Order: sequence, then C-alpha cells, then structure tokens
Amino acid sequence: MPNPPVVLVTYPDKFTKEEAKSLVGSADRSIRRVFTQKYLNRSQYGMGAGKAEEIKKFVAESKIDEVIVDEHLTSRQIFNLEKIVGVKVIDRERLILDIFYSRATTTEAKLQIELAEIKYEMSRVRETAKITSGGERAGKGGMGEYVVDVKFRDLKRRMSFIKEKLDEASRKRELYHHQRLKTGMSLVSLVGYTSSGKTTLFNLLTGENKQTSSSLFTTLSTTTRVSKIDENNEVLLTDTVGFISRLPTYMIDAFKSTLEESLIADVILLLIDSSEEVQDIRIKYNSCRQVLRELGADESKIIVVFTKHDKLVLSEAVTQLSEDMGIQEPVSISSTNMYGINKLKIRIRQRLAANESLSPPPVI
Ligand SMILES: Nc1nc2c(ncn2[C@@H]2O[C@H](COP(=O)(O)OP(=O)(O)OP(=O)(O)O)[C@@H](O)[C@H]2O)c(=O)[nH]1
Ligand SMILES: [Mg+2]
Repeated sequence: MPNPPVVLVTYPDKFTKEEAKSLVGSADRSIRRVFTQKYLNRSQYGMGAGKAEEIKKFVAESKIDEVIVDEHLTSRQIFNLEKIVGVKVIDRERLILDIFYSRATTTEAKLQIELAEIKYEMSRVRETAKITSGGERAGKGGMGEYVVDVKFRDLKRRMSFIKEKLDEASRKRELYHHQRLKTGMSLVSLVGYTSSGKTTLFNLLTGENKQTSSSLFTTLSTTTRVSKIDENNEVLLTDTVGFISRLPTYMIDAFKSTLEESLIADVILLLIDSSEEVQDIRIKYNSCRQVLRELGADESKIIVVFTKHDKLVLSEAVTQLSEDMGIQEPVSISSTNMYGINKLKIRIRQRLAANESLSPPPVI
C-alpha cells in the first residue's frame, strides 16, 4: 500500500524542518508539501488563520489524507483545524507515538508506549470532553463532568495496570542485573540521539545483527550482549532507544525504566553524529545532555563519541565545537571503516581501570 499523502506544517529553521521531514518519513507517510510558520502556538489553530486557509485549499486540490503539525497541539486546536482543513490533523507527539507503535516489538516497549499514550490522552481528556459535549462545561456539573470522570477513571485504571506490569519487568531486569554483576563483568552503555549510530556500533562490538536504519527510532528496546574489548577483557554492552529534541517529559518518563538501565552502567558512551552540520551537532548534543540530566545520569561516567568519521566534512569544526562545549577528550570513530575503534576500546578500558574493574591498558 502506498504511503498516505500528507502535508507537513513546521518551523522555518533548517534543523527543525529536516528533522520533522525525517519523522514523517519514519512514520511511513509521504510529504506532498511543507508549509512553514514562525509560530505554531496560536490559540485557535496553532498556526495563523491565513495559513490554515491556504492549507485547506491545498488539501482539497491535492487529495491529502492528513495534516501533520510539528508541535504539541491542544485538543481544541486539533478540533478547530480539522474542521477547517477537512482531514485528520496529527501533532508532533501523536506522530512520535505512531512511530513508536509501528516499531515496538517487545512486550515492555509496547507497554511503555501505551503508558505514554495514556498520559497523552489524560492531558487532553477534559478539553476533548468539552468539545464532544458541544461546549458544555466540563469541570463543574453537567454531562461534561460525568464524561470526564468516567474517562479519567478508566485511564487511571489502565495506567496503574500497565505500571504494575512495567514494575514487574523492571524487577525481573534488576534480578538479571544482579546475576550478571556477580560475573564481575563491567557494564558499558550506548546512548545518544536517534540515528547517531548506536546499534551499528553495538553490532560491530558484539557481533550481533540488530536492525539499523536511517529512519528515526529504529531501536525501541534494550539489548545487552557480551563484548570483547580486548584479548583478556569482556564487558556487557547495552544498546537502547534514542533521544530526540522537544520530547515531552511524559514520554521520557514512559521509557524511564529502559533508559535507567543504561544509566547504571560503569561507562556511558554518548554517541554524537559528527557528519552533520555544526549547528545540528550542537543542538543534538545539548538535547542529549538535557535528557541525561533529567534522568539523573552520573556525568563523570560519560565518554563523548563522535560517530560517522568517514562522512566527516570539517574535522576542525568538530574540534572547535568540542572545545566550545567543554567536551573532555572525545573519541572520533567510524563503524564503517573502523577508524578510532581501537582507541575507543582503550578509552573504555582506561575508564574502567580508573573504576578499578579491569587491569590498566597498555601504554601506546
Ligand atoms: N557512514 C556511516 N554511517 C553510519 C555509521 N554508523 C552508523 N551509520 C548509519 O547511520 C544510520 C543510523 O544508524 P543506527 O545504528 O541505526 O543508529 P541508532 O543510533 O541505533 O538509531 P536509533 O535506533 O533510531 O536510535 C544507519 O543508516 C547506519 O548505517 C558510520 O560509522 N558511518
Ligand atoms: Mg538503534
């Protein structure tokens, strides 16, 4: 079946526009036209009324299935916009949830997405009830309140059920961790922006064959495998879900247990795609640091790894950027041509040796 034709409405800056296009592509939709707006937080439609009219015209002429708006919209804004453009309207959070849905393979990832979905609905239930009950007050008295109460109770019930299941999964994992820790092996985890090359490096270091792709959010669950970092030493390497900018806290919360598993590692490799434009690297790096801070990661465990060195255009720019951002001793690698891989292994061992789990590496 061909991908549904859609219109994308996003901000005019290049980074945001390109990322929004990748998200839409990753959600298996085909973009017929991109409209840009400086502001997408206007009360009525998110965008300006003139732009909404322009889109309505294009949608009618070009047989468009959906309008995707690259921002968080309220139920009211979605309702208003759908009324004017005559087709389904999807906001950024819905879009990301859709991608997660289509990618989730493990039970835990599915539960986490369902939790995010419930939180998404909860934040909108009052307003949605108000709209569907024809503007009746959905707070005090009347049918509106009844609808909201029933819906809220239902969502809460589902939420606690899912949380219980997730806790169970998390406890099982903890137990598994304890068993693994008894083996004395150190834990190393891969974190970073979506598509930064985590799984590609994971496959290279563990001999695994996990799926990699240029689509966003290819990996949604956590995998841990043994990796031989030199003749005498093995570590446990963990690959996990990637980050993206402007991800609402409730979505990070939903994936918290998965992400936290990465954070208990002895060494956290923070992967940054260095083949992109300097300002994009900066945005992605800052966004990753923010998520890591929010999750309470121990900063001293982080080693910054610049990936895709084989595609690098301006290495001086990356060096300058590292200095500007105060990145301590980053390592540049390429999983394609093996550049820097040995250096990375040595750096991992040095870090672990500093935590005294391994013998120190040879001097080179
Ligand atoms: N040229 C080049 N491409 C790379 C390198 N490492 C990864 N890639 C490509 O970058 C894209 C993303 O790689 P993944 O390993 O799937 O990235 P990820 O960080 O696991 O992404 P998510 O699972 O979506 O978070 C794929 O198309 C890879 O082939 C590299 O060293 N050089
Ligand atoms: Mg991956």
